[in-house]
Amino acid sequence: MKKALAMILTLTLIFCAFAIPVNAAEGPGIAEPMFKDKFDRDYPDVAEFFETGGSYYRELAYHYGSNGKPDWALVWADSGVYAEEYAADIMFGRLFFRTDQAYPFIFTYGVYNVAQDRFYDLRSIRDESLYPGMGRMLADMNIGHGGSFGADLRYAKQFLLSDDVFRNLEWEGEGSLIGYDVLYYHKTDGKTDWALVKGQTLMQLDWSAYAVLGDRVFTTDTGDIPFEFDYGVYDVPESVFVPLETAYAKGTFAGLEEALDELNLGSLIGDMDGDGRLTISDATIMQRCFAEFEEFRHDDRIEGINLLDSDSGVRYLSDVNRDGIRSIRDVTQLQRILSQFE
Ligand SMILES: [Ca+2]
Ligand SMILES: [Ca+2]
Repeated sequence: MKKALAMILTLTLIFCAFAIPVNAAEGPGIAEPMFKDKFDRDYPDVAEFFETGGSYYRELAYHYGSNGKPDWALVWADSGVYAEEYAADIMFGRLFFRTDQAYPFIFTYGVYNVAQDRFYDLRSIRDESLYPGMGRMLADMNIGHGGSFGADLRYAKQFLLSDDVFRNLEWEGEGSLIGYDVLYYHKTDGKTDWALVKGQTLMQLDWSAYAVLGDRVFTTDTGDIPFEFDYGVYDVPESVFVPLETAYAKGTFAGLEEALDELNLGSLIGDMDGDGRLTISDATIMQRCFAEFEEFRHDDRIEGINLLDSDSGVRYLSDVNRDGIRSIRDVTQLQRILSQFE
């Protein structure tokens, strides 16, 4: 359903793109693509995916140089290849883009640079000085979103972090960033002093690790760069990114644990049904598991290297009393915790 909606949205945007006049008064019309052959050579598998003749490539607008010929073109392509594991956001000027497409352009839109005879995805052409007028063109064509975010997002997002910060993250990560989200802003005296971010690259390490942060367990089996658990904290006064587990261990980011709870990141110890809260339902499930009427959730046993020494005894999500084993005592401890809530 999500993909279908995304497709409808994309088609709507494309329709809008055609409906709105753009700076293409001279030269071939947008119905006659100039660079499609080059595109097919560069991305032959996109054509194969749509071998039934579906529309997968459009040249939306041309930018003309002083010689009257196009020096670059804004293009759109849909490969049908989606990345299930991430949705990425960027700001281009004041425009916001969100996508789960993976190929050939992460944000569906790309640019063909005539002089270089090369396609770039929109994310990699963020320097508008190279493509003067690009921001205006996108805005005129109603591509992207003018800074208002969908009401379906659980957490309001703001892009207080500048593009420079974004680039820093990319460099520090030593890999091309495929996803970037600001999940949470923490304010002190009305000013943002840190932000919780999610950043993922294609660079991965082959390992399994976990960390217990307060009442929550974070696990990974990829060791994503730049952040082992995908999450990091941006320290505003220091202008640095800190991996989440390091930020937690430092203990200097006030409200971090509360933010993790609010966002329900990682897995809450004792939360057998995974709803992010401890309730009587969790105690019931745990009892049924010990009575062998039910099996513990597949990730109950925590695998991998402990990245922090904190609570190193915890090896099960069901280990509520944190003695390193799972037993009926954990049910008792959970019931004790629940009785405190009442
Ligand atoms: Ca629960
Ligand atoms: Ca236990």
